[in-house]
Amino acid sequence: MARRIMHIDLDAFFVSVEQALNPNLRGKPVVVGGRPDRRGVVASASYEARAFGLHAGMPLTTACRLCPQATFIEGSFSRYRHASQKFMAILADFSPYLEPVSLDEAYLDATGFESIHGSIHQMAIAIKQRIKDELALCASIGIASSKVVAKVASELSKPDGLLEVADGEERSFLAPLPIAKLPGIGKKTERILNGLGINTIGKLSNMPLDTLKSHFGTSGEVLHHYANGIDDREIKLPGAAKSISRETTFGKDTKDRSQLEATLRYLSERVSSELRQQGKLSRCITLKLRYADFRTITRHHTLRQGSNTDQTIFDTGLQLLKKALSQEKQPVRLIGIGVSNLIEPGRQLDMLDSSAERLEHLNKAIDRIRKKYGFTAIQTGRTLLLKDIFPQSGEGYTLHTPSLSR
Ligand code: DCP
Ligand code: CA
Repeated sequence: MARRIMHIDLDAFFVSVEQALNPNLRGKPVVVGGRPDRRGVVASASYEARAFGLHAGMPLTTACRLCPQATFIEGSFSRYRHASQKFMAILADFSPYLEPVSLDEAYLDATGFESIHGSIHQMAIAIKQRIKDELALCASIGIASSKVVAKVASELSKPDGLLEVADGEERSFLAPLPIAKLPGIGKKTERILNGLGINTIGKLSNMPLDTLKSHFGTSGEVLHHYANGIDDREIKLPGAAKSISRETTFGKDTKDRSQLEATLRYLSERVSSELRQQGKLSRCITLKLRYADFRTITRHHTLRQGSNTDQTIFDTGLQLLKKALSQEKQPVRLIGIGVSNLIEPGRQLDMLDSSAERLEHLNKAIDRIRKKYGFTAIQTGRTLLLKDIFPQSGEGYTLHTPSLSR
């Protein structure tokens, strides 16, 4: 199943906050940035002012010449910060997978949320409505399978817009747009590409990768992917900058369930052991799979209570794996498991639950023995299978420890 990423961006943010506080300014050309007789530039222009050609970055003197009837406001950053906090709090009510990008802009992973709202489209309508009701602001929302396409969609839908790009339609959606609409293409890149006769994203997507790389180095590869609607960047959770993950690439792509499960068990044990060493509990478990065709998916599950046991992390990962495998028939190239949303144990552990207590003791004992005799001194039933698959521990696959691949 493709991801459903939302990009939410408030329209004419600074100006709209002023208009929300002072209804006399609504529906009129308004500029935030300072007095027109002073040096300085437009920070934000209302859409009514944009009709006169005003835009962010324009010198205030020019803005005043083009639209003398506009109301010019100095602005107050504390008002915008306050509005921003309320905006993010509304979004956080809809999904914990929220990445604020700037004061008025955020990505939200809505994958799987259709069951709650009827559809992701309905969810976006509900978000827009709450922002309107509670903040008197307009948000534009783009929905797509990746961050880059969602961002282009929200931008294109402005103002007060909502645009969903169906899975599979990414390339045809982007193709007719001018290259400047693609995130990552600044003035300089645009000039170079125009010089090469490339003016639409469609043309850019058809450019040979080597040509792009020769002009832009490694950024050429990113441009190539973005132009083709490919972007597997994850939502970065700010509170969960600390995460632990382990992943492994198979020597040969596999569909073998026992191999996948045994590897997952091994990786889960490494992750939970690390978690216990750090004295933390995790509330979010993430499974990562890369298929033979390099498509990469991640699936999360949020636990009601934090945990650091092998069993919980593996069981959660296994549920996610079973679901993912039932939806996708491709062989798997890489599997990974990660934990995030790390918390201090505090009163979290339900010590009255004797089975939880027993598991905790068992895990601590395992850690002590492993510390003394090495990690492979104790292997649980499932990881033993790995011995048959990889005769010598570590052989035939690579282990590395990135933070949850974001
Ligand atoms: N901003 C700024 N200086 C800039 C760009 C932006 O101070 N060079 C501030 C003012 C904007 C806010 O950040 O209101 C958000 O920036 P956006 O680029 O999202 O612009 P707007 O929200 O004003 O307009 P849009 O409706 O196009 O999103
Ligand atoms: Ca904005």
